[in-house]
Amino acid sequence: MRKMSVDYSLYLVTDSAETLLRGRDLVEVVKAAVKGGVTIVQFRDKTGETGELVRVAKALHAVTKQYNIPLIVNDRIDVALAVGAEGVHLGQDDIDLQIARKLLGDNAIIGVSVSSVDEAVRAAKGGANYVGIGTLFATSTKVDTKSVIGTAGVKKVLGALSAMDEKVSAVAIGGVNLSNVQRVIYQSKASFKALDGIAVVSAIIAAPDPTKAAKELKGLTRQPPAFA
Ligand code: TZP
Ligand code: MG
Repeated sequence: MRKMSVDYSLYLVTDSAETLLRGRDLVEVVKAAVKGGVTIVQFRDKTGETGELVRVAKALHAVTKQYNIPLIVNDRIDVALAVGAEGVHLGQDDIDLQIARKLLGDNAIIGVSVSSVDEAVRAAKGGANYVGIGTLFATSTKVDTKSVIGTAGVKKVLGALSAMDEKVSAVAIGGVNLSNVQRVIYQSKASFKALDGIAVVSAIIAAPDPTKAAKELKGLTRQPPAFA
């Protein structure tokens, strides 16, 4: 895997559900989103057959490479390796971080889902490149989330990470959309560490115009909140 500097500011996580895609092709939706300014893409598909996952991942990678942004594969190290993706995203019950690092190498971007200070500290100490903090707000995109932690929970995690020597980036996920993104960034901010980005599924994947949605979300992440 080649080393890549990473901009986490607008992190798109995909979902292959027809209802979110509105009958559209995932690769086309991602292409549109990337055009609108998504800075990193995670291919997340919990149900597809391996051959199909590799096929889609390869198509997505062709898109992300064109824009020089990283493709991260959720759960599946084999799929990431098969297409030469830039990294993987691991949940708390997935393969051990050290094993993943050994398999993927030092240049790989490895992210870990965390919902508490303990999990975040462990991920940082274990050499994760970034943590996905959540679930921020309850969301119908992922109903099996074990904990909804709100901006107060995200802030706690950021505070703990800021006190560590390990450099780890952080994004928040769960229910982020155009109407709350500025508030999320503002309210999550700990004294010495702010979020490096926000991760969204439906706010872009289910948007009628994914390019426009990405453009607007990105604009809002870069401008001071109106209410501050
Ligand atoms: N992990 C925690 S919440 C979530 C994942 C993958 C889904 C977020 O979806 P949405 O549509 O951005 O709320
Ligand atoms: Mg997982």
